[in-house]
Amino acid sequence: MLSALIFDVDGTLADTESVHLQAFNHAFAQEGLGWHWDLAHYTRLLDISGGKERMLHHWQQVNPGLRELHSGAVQATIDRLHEVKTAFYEQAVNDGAVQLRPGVLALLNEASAAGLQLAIATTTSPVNIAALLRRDLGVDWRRHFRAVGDASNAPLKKPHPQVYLRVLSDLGLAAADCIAFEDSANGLRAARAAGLATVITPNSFTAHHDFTGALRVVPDLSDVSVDRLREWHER
Ligand code: XBP
Ligand code: MG
Repeated sequence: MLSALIFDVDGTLADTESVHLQAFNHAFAQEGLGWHWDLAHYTRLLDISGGKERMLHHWQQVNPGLRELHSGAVQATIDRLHEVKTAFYEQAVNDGAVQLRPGVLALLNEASAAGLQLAIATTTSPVNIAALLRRDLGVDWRRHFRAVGDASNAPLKKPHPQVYLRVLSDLGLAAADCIAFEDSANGLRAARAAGLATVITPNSFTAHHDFTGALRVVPDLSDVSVDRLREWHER
């Protein structure tokens, strides 16, 4: 029986990646690195989940011969860049740069009222989740979610299923009793590898992805009610 809904964050709860992109470019400029990611390059880089992993991948691309790629100096630079980036992103979200996607808040409220558990499974940083959700759910946003898996407690990033397996364990539920919500091929692969039926809501960064294996692909969650989810889930 459907007991819980598990939501990805970036691209699913909200269309955040254009603000993440601004934040990365701000960090590169502030640190004096001659890097600048344009939309097309960032869309490709999104195949790498996790901001730190994405920057390290880019570094490898632009400096193939860089031997000390996993040295302390490189990791320290990546960590510093990510701190600057996350601070910029958090401020932008606090300033209202991002809104929840259509239908998200209504479904969260309807699911809670129907007694379903809610959870989050994301590769982004905890700071980013709080900044996004406290705007629409208040400072006590966390009480609406039975479990939150993120970069701090599930370091292996999607398409690895670690974050979904952790959330299922924290919920104490079987994958068969839950539905996941994702926006990307990596996210779909992670959720499916954890045995989860997955509803996809693509966005401009992921519309070209292969969503084979999804329970449904819908433009957004506007017309997705708890009853409709139950119907899809039972079939
Ligand atoms: C999307 C990601 C994240 C964000 C950037 O996460 O892969 O890396 O792009 O955020 P989701 P960080 O699983 O929610 O789609 O810089 O904090 O990683
Ligand atoms: Mg996503």
